[in-house]
Amino acid sequence: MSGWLASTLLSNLPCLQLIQVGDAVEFTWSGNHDVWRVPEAACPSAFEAGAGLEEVAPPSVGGSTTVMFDTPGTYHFACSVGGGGHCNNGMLITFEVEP
Ligand SMILES: [Cu+2]
Repeated sequence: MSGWLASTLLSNLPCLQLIQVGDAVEFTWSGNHDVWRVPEAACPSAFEAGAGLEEVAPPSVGGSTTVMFDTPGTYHFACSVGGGGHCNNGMLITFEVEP
C-alpha cells in the first residue's frame, strides 16, 4: 500500500481490504505520519498504547513499515498524527484476513 496519506487515502483506496493469511502489507508514506493498530473501525479519542491500541510505526517524515498477517481476523489501522486529525481525515483502514 503506497499512499498512506491524509485526505488521499479514502479517495485512492477502499477502506476495507480483503487479504489472505500469510500476506504482508507495506505502509509507505511521505510527509509526517505513523501507523497504529486500533481496536475498531473508528478513530480512537486518544492514541495511547493498551486496550487494543498499539503503535506499529512511530511518526516519521517519510517512511514505511510492513505488517504480516498470520492469523485470520479483522484488523484496523490508523494514523495518530495531528491529535487524531489524520485519522479523522481518512487515514483509517480495515483488513479482513481470510484463512
Ligand atoms: Cu498521518
